[in-house]
Amino acid sequence: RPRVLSGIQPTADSFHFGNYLGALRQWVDLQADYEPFFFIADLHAITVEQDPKVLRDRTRRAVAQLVAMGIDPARSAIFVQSQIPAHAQLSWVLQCLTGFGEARRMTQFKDKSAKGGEGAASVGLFTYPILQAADILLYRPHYVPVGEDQRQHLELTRDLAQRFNHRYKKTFRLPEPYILKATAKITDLQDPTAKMSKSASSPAGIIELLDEPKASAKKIRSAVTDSGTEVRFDLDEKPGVSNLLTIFSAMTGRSIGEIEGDYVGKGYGAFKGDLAEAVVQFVTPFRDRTLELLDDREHLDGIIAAGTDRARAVAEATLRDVLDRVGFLPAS
Ligand code: AQP
Repeated sequence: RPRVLSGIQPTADSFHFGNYLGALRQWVDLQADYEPFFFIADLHAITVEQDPKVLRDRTRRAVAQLVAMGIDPARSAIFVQSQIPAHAQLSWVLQCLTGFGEARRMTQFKDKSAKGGEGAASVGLFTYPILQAADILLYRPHYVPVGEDQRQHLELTRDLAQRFNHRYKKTFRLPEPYILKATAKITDLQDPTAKMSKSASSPAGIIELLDEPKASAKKIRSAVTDSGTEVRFDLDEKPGVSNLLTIFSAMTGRSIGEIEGDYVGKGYGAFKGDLAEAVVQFVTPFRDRTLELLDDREHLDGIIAAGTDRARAVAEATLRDVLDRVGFLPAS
Protein backbone atom coordinates (compact mmCIF):
# COMPACT_ATOMS: atom_id res chain seq x y z
CA ARG A 1 0.00 0.00 0.00
CA PRO A 2 1.28 3.51 -0.72
CA ARG A 3 2.40 5.44 2.32
CA VAL A 4 1.22 8.70 3.87
CA LEU A 5 3.01 10.65 6.55
CA SER A 6 2.27 13.84 8.43
CA GLY A 7 2.99 15.52 11.76
CA ILE A 8 1.56 18.07 14.14
CA GLN A 9 3.15 20.13 16.89
CA PRO A 10 2.21 19.68 20.55
CA THR A 11 2.21 23.43 21.16
CA ALA A 12 -1.30 23.94 22.50
CA ASP A 13 -3.59 22.12 24.91
CA SER A 14 -5.94 21.45 22.03
CA PHE A 15 -5.88 21.25 18.26
CA HIS A 16 -8.06 23.81 16.50
CA PHE A 17 -10.48 23.67 13.60
CA GLY A 18 -7.79 24.81 11.13
CA ASN A 19 -5.64 21.83 12.07
CA TYR A 20 -8.64 19.53 11.99
CA LEU A 21 -10.22 20.52 8.70
CA GLY A 22 -6.95 21.43 6.97
CA ALA A 23 -5.09 18.26 7.84
CA LEU A 24 -6.24 15.87 10.57
CA ARG A 25 -9.50 14.83 8.95
CA GLN A 26 -7.57 13.76 5.89
CA TRP A 27 -5.29 11.72 8.13
CA VAL A 28 -8.31 9.81 9.40
CA ASP A 29 -9.72 9.25 5.91
CA LEU A 30 -6.44 8.21 4.30
CA GLN A 31 -5.97 5.35 6.75
CA ALA A 32 -8.31 3.21 4.70
CA ASP A 33 -6.14 3.00 1.59
CA TYR A 34 -2.64 3.92 2.69
CA GLU A 35 0.03 2.81 5.10
CA PRO A 36 -0.03 5.73 7.57
CA PHE A 37 2.68 7.27 9.76
CA PHE A 38 1.57 10.16 11.97
CA PHE A 39 3.77 11.89 14.48
CA ILE A 40 3.83 14.50 17.20
CA ALA A 41 6.48 17.05 16.27
CA ASP A 42 8.01 17.81 19.65
CA LEU A 43 11.43 18.63 18.17
CA HIS A 44 9.68 21.34 16.15
CA ALA A 45 7.89 22.58 19.25
CA ILE A 46 11.14 23.64 20.95
CA THR A 47 12.01 26.06 18.14
CA VAL A 48 10.21 28.46 20.47
CA GLU A 49 10.48 28.28 24.27
CA GLN A 50 8.42 25.55 25.95
CA ASP A 51 7.87 24.66 29.57
CA PRO A 52 9.15 21.04 29.86
CA LYS A 53 6.25 19.83 31.98
CA VAL A 54 3.67 21.44 29.71
CA LEU A 55 5.37 20.05 26.61
CA ARG A 56 5.24 16.49 27.97
CA ASP A 57 1.59 16.93 28.88
CA ARG A 58 0.69 18.37 25.49
CA THR A 59 2.48 15.54 23.69
CA ARG A 60 0.21 13.02 25.41
CA ARG A 61 -2.82 15.25 24.83
CA ALA A 62 -1.96 15.37 21.14
CA VAL A 63 -1.86 11.58 20.91
CA ALA A 64 -5.13 11.27 22.82
CA GLN A 65 -6.80 13.71 20.42
CA LEU A 66 -5.58 11.80 17.36
CA VAL A 67 -6.98 8.54 18.73
CA ALA A 68 -10.25 10.21 19.80
CA MET A 69 -10.61 11.61 16.29
CA GLY A 70 -10.36 8.21 14.70
CA ILE A 71 -6.67 7.54 14.05
CA ASP A 72 -6.56 3.81 14.71
CA PRO A 73 -3.31 2.71 16.40
CA ALA A 74 -3.71 -0.75 14.89
CA ARG A 75 -3.60 0.68 11.37
CA SER A 76 -1.49 3.82 11.83
CA ALA A 77 1.90 4.19 13.43
CA ILE A 78 1.44 7.07 15.88
CA PHE A 79 4.82 8.19 17.16
CA VAL A 80 6.75 10.93 18.90
CA GLN A 81 9.47 12.59 16.82
CA SER A 82 12.08 13.04 19.59
CA GLN A 83 12.06 9.30 20.29
CA ILE A 84 13.56 8.58 16.88
CA PRO A 85 17.02 10.17 16.68
CA ALA A 86 17.17 9.51 12.92
CA HIS A 87 15.08 12.68 12.37
CA ALA A 88 17.75 14.94 13.85
CA GLN A 89 20.55 12.98 12.18
CA LEU A 90 19.07 13.21 8.69
CA SER A 91 18.26 16.84 9.30
CA TRP A 92 21.96 17.59 9.72
CA VAL A 93 22.83 15.91 6.43
CA LEU A 94 20.07 17.86 4.66
CA GLN A 95 21.14 21.14 6.26
CA CYS A 96 24.50 20.64 4.60
CA LEU A 97 22.73 20.36 1.23
CA THR A 98 20.56 23.46 1.75
CA GLY A 99 21.63 26.89 0.53
CA PHE A 100 21.42 29.69 3.09
CA GLY A 101 19.48 31.82 0.63
CA GLU A 102 17.17 28.92 -0.10
CA ALA A 103 16.34 28.57 3.60
CA ARG A 104 15.86 32.34 3.89
CA ARG A 105 13.10 32.27 1.32
CA MET A 106 10.78 30.26 3.60
CA THR A 107 7.88 32.58 4.30
CA GLN A 108 6.84 30.89 7.55
CA PHE A 109 10.16 31.90 9.13
CA LYS A 110 9.65 35.45 7.93
CA ASP A 111 6.14 35.50 9.43
CA LYS A 112 7.07 33.85 12.69
CA SER A 113 10.20 35.92 13.28
CA ALA A 114 8.54 39.19 12.27
CA LYS A 115 7.15 39.90 15.73
CA GLY A 116 10.28 39.75 17.87
CA GLY A 117 12.69 40.53 15.02
CA GLU A 118 14.96 38.05 13.25
CA GLY A 119 17.69 38.46 15.87
CA ALA A 120 15.42 37.09 18.59
CA ALA A 121 14.37 33.99 16.61
CA SER A 122 16.24 30.74 17.25
CA VAL A 123 18.41 29.09 14.62
CA GLY A 124 16.10 26.10 15.09
CA LEU A 125 13.15 28.17 13.88
CA PHE A 126 15.23 29.09 10.83
CA THR A 127 16.17 25.49 10.02
CA TYR A 128 12.70 24.14 10.91
CA PRO A 129 11.74 23.35 7.27
CA ILE A 130 14.89 21.24 6.85
CA LEU A 131 14.02 19.15 9.90
CA GLN A 132 10.56 18.84 8.40
CA ALA A 133 12.11 17.58 5.15
CA ALA A 134 13.99 14.95 7.16
CA ASP A 135 10.79 13.94 8.99
CA ILE A 136 9.15 13.26 5.67
CA LEU A 137 11.94 11.74 3.60
CA LEU A 138 12.90 9.14 6.22
CA TYR A 139 9.60 7.35 5.59
CA ARG A 140 9.59 7.59 1.79
CA PRO A 141 5.88 8.51 1.74
CA HIS A 142 3.85 9.01 -1.44
CA TYR A 143 1.62 11.73 0.07
CA VAL A 144 1.84 14.27 2.87
CA PRO A 145 -1.59 15.55 3.97
CA VAL A 146 -1.23 19.18 5.18
CA GLY A 147 -2.84 22.61 5.00
CA GLU A 148 -1.92 25.24 2.43
CA ASP A 149 0.60 26.93 4.77
CA GLN A 150 2.89 23.90 4.38
CA ARG A 151 3.06 23.88 0.58
CA GLN A 152 6.33 25.79 0.40
CA HIS A 153 7.98 23.44 2.89
CA LEU A 154 6.87 20.47 0.80
CA GLU A 155 8.51 22.04 -2.23
CA LEU A 156 11.77 22.42 -0.31
CA THR A 157 11.48 18.78 0.77
CA ARG A 158 11.17 17.67 -2.86
CA ASP A 159 14.12 19.85 -3.91
CA LEU A 160 16.33 18.40 -1.18
CA ALA A 161 15.29 14.85 -2.03
CA GLN A 162 16.10 15.43 -5.66
CA ARG A 163 19.44 17.03 -4.81
CA PHE A 164 20.47 14.13 -2.59
CA ASN A 165 19.33 11.54 -5.13
CA HIS A 166 21.26 13.30 -7.85
CA ARG A 167 24.45 13.92 -5.88
CA TYR A 168 24.70 10.45 -4.34
CA LYS A 169 22.26 7.78 -5.44
CA LYS A 170 18.51 7.51 -5.69
CA THR A 171 17.50 7.17 -2.04
CA PHE A 172 14.38 9.23 -1.44
CA ARG A 173 10.91 9.19 -2.94
CA LEU A 174 9.67 12.62 -4.05
CA PRO A 175 6.55 13.12 -1.90
CA GLU A 176 3.42 14.87 -3.14
CA PRO A 177 1.51 17.28 -0.94
CA TYR A 178 -2.07 16.18 -0.30
CA ILE A 179 -3.96 19.44 0.17
CA LEU A 180 -7.76 19.57 -0.04
CA LYS A 181 -8.51 22.85 -1.71
CA ALA A 182 -11.85 23.49 0.04
CA THR A 183 -10.40 23.39 3.56
CA ALA A 184 -6.74 24.24 2.87
CA LYS A 185 -6.98 27.52 4.76
CA ILE A 186 -9.53 27.90 7.54
CA THR A 187 -9.54 31.51 8.66
CA ASP A 188 -9.78 33.37 11.94
CA LEU A 189 -13.39 33.94 13.06
CA GLN A 190 -12.62 37.53 14.03
CA ASP A 191 -10.22 38.34 11.20
CA PRO A 192 -11.45 36.21 8.30
CA THR A 193 -8.67 37.10 5.90
CA ALA A 194 -6.01 35.67 8.26
CA LYS A 195 -5.29 31.98 8.90
CA MET A 196 -6.82 30.50 12.05
CA SER A 197 -3.66 30.06 14.07
CA LYS A 198 -2.82 29.23 17.64
CA SER A 199 -0.04 31.79 17.84
CA ALA A 200 -1.70 34.67 15.99
CA SER A 201 -5.47 34.31 16.52
CA SER A 202 -7.27 35.91 19.46
CA PRO A 203 -9.21 33.46 21.69
CA ALA A 204 -12.47 34.53 20.00
CA GLY A 205 -10.98 33.91 16.56
CA ILE A 206 -10.01 30.28 17.07
CA ILE A 207 -12.19 27.25 17.84
CA GLU A 208 -10.27 24.67 19.80
CA LEU A 209 -11.52 21.11 19.62
CA LEU A 210 -11.29 20.74 23.39
CA ASP A 211 -13.00 24.02 24.19
CA GLU A 212 -16.20 23.69 26.21
CA PRO A 213 -18.75 22.97 23.44
CA LYS A 214 -20.87 25.88 24.64
CA ALA A 215 -17.92 28.24 24.30
CA SER A 216 -17.32 27.08 20.70
CA ALA A 217 -20.99 27.65 19.86
CA LYS A 218 -20.73 31.16 21.25
CA LYS A 219 -17.62 31.91 19.19
CA ILE A 220 -19.45 30.87 16.03
CA ARG A 221 -22.43 33.01 16.85
CA SER A 222 -20.11 35.98 17.41
CA ALA A 223 -17.98 35.37 14.29
CA VAL A 224 -17.37 38.45 12.16
CA THR A 225 -19.53 38.46 9.04
CA ASP A 226 -20.52 41.61 7.16
CA SER A 227 -23.33 44.10 7.20
CA GLY A 228 -25.41 42.19 4.58
CA THR A 229 -27.83 39.35 5.28
CA GLU A 230 -27.26 36.98 2.37
CA VAL A 231 -25.57 33.62 3.08
CA ARG A 232 -23.40 33.40 0.00
CA PHE A 233 -19.88 32.11 -0.73
CA ASP A 234 -17.79 35.06 -1.91
CA LEU A 235 -14.22 35.23 -0.68
CA ASP A 236 -13.69 38.85 -1.71
CA GLU A 237 -16.94 40.39 -0.54
CA LYS A 238 -17.85 38.00 2.27
CA PRO A 239 -14.73 36.32 3.68
CA GLY A 240 -16.34 35.71 7.09
CA VAL A 241 -19.50 34.08 5.73
CA SER A 242 -17.41 32.10 3.23
CA ASN A 243 -15.23 30.69 6.01
CA LEU A 244 -18.32 29.65 7.98
CA LEU A 245 -19.78 28.04 4.86
CA THR A 246 -16.55 26.11 4.35
CA ILE A 247 -16.67 24.85 7.93
CA PHE A 248 -20.40 24.03 7.66
CA SER A 249 -19.93 22.10 4.45
CA ALA A 250 -16.95 20.15 5.81
CA MET A 251 -18.76 19.29 9.05
CA THR A 252 -21.99 18.12 7.42
CA GLY A 253 -20.78 16.72 4.08
CA ARG A 254 -23.29 18.94 2.25
CA SER A 255 -22.25 21.16 -0.63
CA ILE A 256 -21.88 24.90 -0.22
CA GLY A 257 -24.56 25.43 -2.87
CA GLU A 258 -27.07 23.33 -0.91
CA ILE A 259 -26.35 25.19 2.29
CA GLU A 260 -26.67 28.57 0.57
CA GLY A 261 -30.05 27.38 -0.74
CA ASP A 262 -31.26 26.48 2.74
CA TYR A 263 -30.70 29.96 4.12
CA VAL A 264 -32.17 32.08 1.38
CA GLY A 265 -34.08 34.85 3.13
CA LYS A 266 -33.17 33.58 6.61
CA GLY A 267 -30.21 35.78 7.48
CA TYR A 268 -27.02 35.08 9.41
CA GLY A 269 -28.55 34.28 12.81
CA ALA A 270 -30.23 31.02 11.74
CA PHE A 271 -27.18 30.00 9.71
CA LYS A 272 -24.74 30.57 12.56
CA GLY A 273 -27.06 28.85 15.04
CA ASP A 274 -27.21 25.69 12.91
CA LEU A 275 -23.47 25.68 12.33
CA ALA A 276 -22.91 26.09 16.07
CA GLU A 277 -25.14 23.05 16.62
CA ALA A 278 -23.21 20.95 14.08
CA VAL A 279 -19.94 21.88 15.78
CA VAL A 280 -21.32 21.00 19.22
CA GLN A 281 -22.51 17.60 17.90
CA PHE A 282 -18.97 16.88 16.76
CA VAL A 283 -16.89 18.26 19.62
CA THR A 284 -18.96 16.90 22.52
CA PRO A 285 -18.20 13.17 22.00
CA PHE A 286 -14.69 14.02 20.77
CA ARG A 287 -13.93 15.86 24.00
CA ASP A 288 -15.34 13.08 26.19
CA ARG A 289 -13.31 10.46 24.38
CA THR A 290 -10.10 12.51 24.61
CA LEU A 291 -10.52 13.06 28.36
CA GLU A 292 -11.22 9.35 28.82
CA LEU A 293 -8.02 8.43 26.96
CA LEU A 294 -6.02 10.92 29.02
CA ASP A 295 -7.19 9.17 32.17
CA ASP A 296 -5.40 5.98 31.17
CA ARG A 297 -1.81 7.02 30.74
CA GLU A 298 -0.50 3.46 30.55
CA HIS A 299 -2.71 2.69 27.57
CA LEU A 300 -1.72 5.95 25.88
CA ASP A 301 1.99 5.37 26.44
CA GLY A 302 1.55 1.85 25.07
CA ILE A 303 0.10 3.29 21.85
CA ILE A 304 3.08 5.65 21.54
CA ALA A 305 5.61 2.88 22.24
CA ALA A 306 4.10 0.54 19.64
CA GLY A 307 3.85 3.26 16.99
CA THR A 308 7.36 4.49 17.69
CA ASP A 309 8.79 0.96 17.32
CA ARG A 310 7.15 0.58 13.91
CA ALA A 311 8.31 3.96 12.73
CA ARG A 312 11.83 3.60 14.08
CA ALA A 313 12.51 0.50 12.01
CA VAL A 314 11.58 2.34 8.80
CA ALA A 315 13.48 5.51 9.70
CA GLU A 316 16.64 3.68 10.70
CA ALA A 317 16.75 1.69 7.48
CA THR A 318 16.57 4.89 5.42
CA LEU A 319 19.15 6.63 7.60
CA ARG A 320 21.59 3.73 7.20
CA ASP A 321 21.42 4.12 3.41
CA VAL A 322 21.94 7.87 3.71
CA LEU A 323 24.94 7.68 6.02
CA ASP A 324 26.59 5.09 3.84
CA ARG A 325 26.00 7.08 0.64
CA VAL A 326 27.36 10.28 2.17
CA GLY A 327 30.61 8.45 2.94
CA PHE A 328 30.49 7.85 6.68
CA LEU A 329 32.11 4.76 8.18
CA PRO A 330 29.63 2.10 9.24
CA ALA A 331 28.79 2.21 12.95
CA SER A 332 30.35 -0.67 14.83
N1 AQP B 1 -5.92 27.64 9.53
C1 AQP B 1 -5.56 26.49 8.99
N2 AQP B 1 -6.22 26.01 7.92
C2 AQP B 1 -5.86 24.83 7.35
N3 AQP B 1 -4.86 24.06 7.82
C3 AQP B 1 -4.17 24.49 8.89
N4 AQP B 1 -3.14 23.96 9.61
C4 AQP B 1 -2.82 24.81 10.62
N5 AQP B 1 -3.63 25.89 10.58
C5 AQP B 1 -4.48 25.73 9.53
C6 AQP B 1 -2.52 22.66 9.33
O1 AQP B 1 -2.48 21.93 10.55
C7 AQP B 1 -1.38 21.02 10.50
C8 AQP B 1 -0.62 21.06 11.79
O2 AQP B 1 0.22 22.17 11.77
P1 AQP B 1 1.26 22.53 12.86
O3 AQP B 1 1.57 21.48 13.81
O4 AQP B 1 2.41 23.19 12.18
O5 AQP B 1 0.40 23.53 13.59
P2 AQP B 1 0.61 24.95 13.38
O6 AQP B 1 0.92 25.33 11.96
O7 AQP B 1 1.64 25.26 14.41
O8 AQP B 1 -0.79 25.46 13.74
P3 AQP B 1 -0.97 26.93 13.74
O9 AQP B 1 -2.18 27.24 14.49
O10 AQP B 1 -0.84 27.41 12.34
O11 AQP B 1 0.26 27.36 14.61
P4 AQP B 1 1.12 28.62 14.46
O12 AQP B 1 0.22 29.73 14.81
O13 AQP B 1 2.20 28.38 15.48
O14 AQP B 1 1.61 28.68 13.05
C9 AQP B 1 -0.55 21.41 9.28
O15 AQP B 1 -0.79 20.49 8.24
C10 AQP B 1 -1.08 22.77 8.90
O16 AQP B 1 -0.99 23.00 7.51
